[in-house]
Amino acid sequence: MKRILTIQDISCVGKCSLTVALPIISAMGIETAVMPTAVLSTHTAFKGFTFRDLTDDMTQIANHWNEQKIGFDAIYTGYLGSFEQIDIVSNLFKQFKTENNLIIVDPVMGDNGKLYPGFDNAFAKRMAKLCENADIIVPNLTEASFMLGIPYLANGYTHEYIEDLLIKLTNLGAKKAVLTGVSFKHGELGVYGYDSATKEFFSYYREQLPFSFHCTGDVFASTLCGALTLGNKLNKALEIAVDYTVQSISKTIENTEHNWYGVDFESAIPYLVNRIKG
Ligand code: PXL
Repeated sequence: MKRILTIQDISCVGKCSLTVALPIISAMGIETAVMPTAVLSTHTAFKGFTFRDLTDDMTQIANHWNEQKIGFDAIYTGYLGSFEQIDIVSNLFKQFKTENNLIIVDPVMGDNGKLYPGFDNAFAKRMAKLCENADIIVPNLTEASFMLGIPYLANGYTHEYIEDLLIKLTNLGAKKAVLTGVSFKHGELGVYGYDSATKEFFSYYREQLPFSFHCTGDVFASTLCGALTLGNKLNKALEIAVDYTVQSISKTIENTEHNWYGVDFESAIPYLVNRIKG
């Protein structure tokens, strides 16, 4: 069985980060190892969340894995809470990188042109540095703009603009970059990717649903990581990850009693399990 290590926080309530990555990757038939970076009572869109930093445990956990000769087919990082954590994760990449495994960095920092509470431009620059060692990075347009230090454009951009952003993102050092939340046509939303080795671009769009929810980026990145680890090529893995995210949003909208803070990805798990068989 393949084994993915995912490094991000536990937001106890909120349906993001580890509480999304663990069930999704497990449902894909992949062993999921976790390194929790912090424990929050909820994700940061709630008011008054608690935050316990786990930075001090991270190196010890990694060293123990090393002693036990535990390896990973992929390492997927999401929300990281401090500069120090980024540096620890960067060392961990060096410790656990092999010729065949995959490093996926989701530089979770913000959305809709704004950084999440607690982050600033300096943090975005340090996150950009972490992307150096990644095989694939999956920022949204906000995160890409902050990492590159350029103004955020919500819409009205051209294909050339997006392709230039992707080239600049791979110039940070990552082999492949995927921008999420890209739209050229009213009512359509999708992803645009670039492989710097083959100089190929990929894109995939679906209908834009009339609501937007928190944490859909974590659903997308977890699924993409799983699909790639199962051996799918990037374009196929992107389609699976986008389709499952859309399915999760549709299920959330269907549920008239849905929560405001995350999507009902759980109701779409049968779809995902079926989809990865095909
Ligand atoms: O979904 C991204 C995410 C992860 N972790 C925490 C967050 C968020 C988004 O708000 O607050 C703690």
